Amino acid sequence: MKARLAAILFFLATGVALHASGQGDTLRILSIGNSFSVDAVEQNLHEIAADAGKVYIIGNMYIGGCSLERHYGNTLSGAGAYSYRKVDAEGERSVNKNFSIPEALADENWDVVTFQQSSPFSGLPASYEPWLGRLIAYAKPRVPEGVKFYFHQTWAYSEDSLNPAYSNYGCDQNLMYESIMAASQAAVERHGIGIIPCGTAIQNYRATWYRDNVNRDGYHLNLAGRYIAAATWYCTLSGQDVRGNAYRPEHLSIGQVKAAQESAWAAYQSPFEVTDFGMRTRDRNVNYDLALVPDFKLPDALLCSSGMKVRNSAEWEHLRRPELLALFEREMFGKVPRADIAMKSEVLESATGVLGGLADRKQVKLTFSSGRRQLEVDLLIYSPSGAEAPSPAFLGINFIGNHTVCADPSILLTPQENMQKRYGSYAGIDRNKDATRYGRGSMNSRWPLEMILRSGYALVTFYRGDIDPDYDDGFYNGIHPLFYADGQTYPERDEWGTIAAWSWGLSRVLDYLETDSSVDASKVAVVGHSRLGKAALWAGATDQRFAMVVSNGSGCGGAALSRRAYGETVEIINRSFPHWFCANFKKYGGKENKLPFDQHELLALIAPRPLYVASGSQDRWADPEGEFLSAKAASEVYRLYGFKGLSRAKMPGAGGAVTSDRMAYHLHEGKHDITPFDWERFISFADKFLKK
Ligand code: GTR
Repeated sequence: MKARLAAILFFLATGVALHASGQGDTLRILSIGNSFSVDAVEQNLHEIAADAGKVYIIGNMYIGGCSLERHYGNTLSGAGAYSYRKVDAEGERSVNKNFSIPEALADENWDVVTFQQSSPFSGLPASYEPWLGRLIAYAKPRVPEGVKFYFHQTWAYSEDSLNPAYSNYGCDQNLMYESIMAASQAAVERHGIGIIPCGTAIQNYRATWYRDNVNRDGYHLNLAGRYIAAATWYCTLSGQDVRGNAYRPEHLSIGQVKAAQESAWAAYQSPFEVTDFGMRTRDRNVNYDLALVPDFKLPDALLCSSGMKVRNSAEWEHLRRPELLALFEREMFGKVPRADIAMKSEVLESATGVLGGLADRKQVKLTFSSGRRQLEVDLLIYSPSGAEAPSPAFLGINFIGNHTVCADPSILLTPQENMQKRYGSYAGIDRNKDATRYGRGSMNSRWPLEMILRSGYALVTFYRGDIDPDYDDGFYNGIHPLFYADGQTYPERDEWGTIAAWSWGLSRVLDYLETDSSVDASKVAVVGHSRLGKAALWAGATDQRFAMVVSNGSGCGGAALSRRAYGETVEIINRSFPHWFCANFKKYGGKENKLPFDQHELLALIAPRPLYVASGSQDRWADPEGEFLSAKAASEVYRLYGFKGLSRAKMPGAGGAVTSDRMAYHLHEGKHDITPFDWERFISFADKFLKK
């Protein structure tokens, strides 16, 4: 409230009206900007205004990365250096190349003219002047009297942005945000102009349960980010509350739009500070009380949609299994679209007798190409040195890069120029390649290589971001664009999210392994921890060539039953990771009972192949008991094949395990992690099947 009052007083003191008044219901807006104004004004703004009965005519003068200084230089020279991009009264878009600032100022009877600093300098006040002052002074006599000038406050980069300019702010999002606030507030006070507080709106949204999911490449905005920015422009220019505006861009959920509108409106009230409007991450309702687990009935894995009950493995395979698989595809993980994708492999490096003579190493680049685009994935393979026959293998995706799996200095690093595309904000980036936190071998406790190799297994791994970066980039950087049909820019509601993309990658690696003599591709166990455990399960379900499947701490969307709604829920996971599942899955948030399946049926799709589900005793977020009960319920399908599975097992205590013919479960003592304790058990279970 105090901040709001301060904002109002500020506007009164500087004589700036709280909003721009246009001509009737039409407002003519000229932005002199760069790619950040492309993000803010070219989509959504016209449509938001239209929903409120207003007509916004928008001109955007664009030069990539253009600074205030350069804009001013262009006013003087009159250089036709801009791409002038216009949204007309009907919402039609056009682009005019080689446009100059004098031409743009004269193009319409503008009501509003905006300026902005290029993002690297946006928090460096000394870079603003004298240019901003000179730009305003230049424009004033060339536009109708009464034009409102605004400064478009841009946003801080994503937490782990790899934009080199991020180092101007110590690679610290908060510092960048605070710097932009100080610089933009001083600028608008100096000139008595208005502020369009997109930087604050974006930061408000980042503080909700949608978190840092607003960028597509670490600095430009993704679909959600663009909508937030446009909503902020709308609030500022109209002075109207955007909350409840009915225009919803394609691919954004109702929840995202609501949080975006709240973020924009709060920023309009308090342009220079983050507001808590009650959608904080910590507000989410997480149940850890067994007594509050809702009553539910699990769907019957054996009951076909026709009402027929499956009686044997043949009926399961021909009737029920395909139907279930299609349901999981359509409603949860998303289908992989049909497309002509070629895969090429190239051995980049190989050596024998490495790791003290224990292993042979091979690093292989897989290149996927469609007509238009290419994507590269770097595989790291260690196989037992001197093995007489191709080795059975564990195949798993790694979180942070191949170089983190083992301290072996010969592991190739992800090429620097691809890093931004490949790393998600969760990853924490290894900016200096060998930096300590995510440096070489930093994840070796998760990959006990020596144990794996000495037990006679190869380890095959690749980095998750090589297939698809783990953040909501609008499916812009990873494998998805290779599959787009002509004109498509986003997966359909039933098309794959990131987890299905990772699983697809696991299958392609298996294709490659079929051609590699160091590994026996018919004896590959696919393994994964946490989100990558979800991917391992889906890979095991969709690709029956995987001889064994291991999920560790896969939790919600993995092995854990959704209907228990214990720990992470469908609603929470879809908010925090909007890119993981297909759009159809979003409708089940808080409505688990409406799901046409539950996760025990995902596990059942792996039958009769050996399946290992593991949890951590302190990992309540992943609901260990829900994982166990799910495995137990899946046993019904194993029984069709004559295996008892875990049908009679009891949930073990911390440190305990239950193993039967084709299924195993254990509960390691401790937190959400994959440890040598887990691997020891996976290996001894695998020995029964993959060593024959
Ligand atoms: C958590 C997420 C979980 C789990 C985990 C991980 O933040 O809520 O579903 O997958 O990340 O992958 O470590």
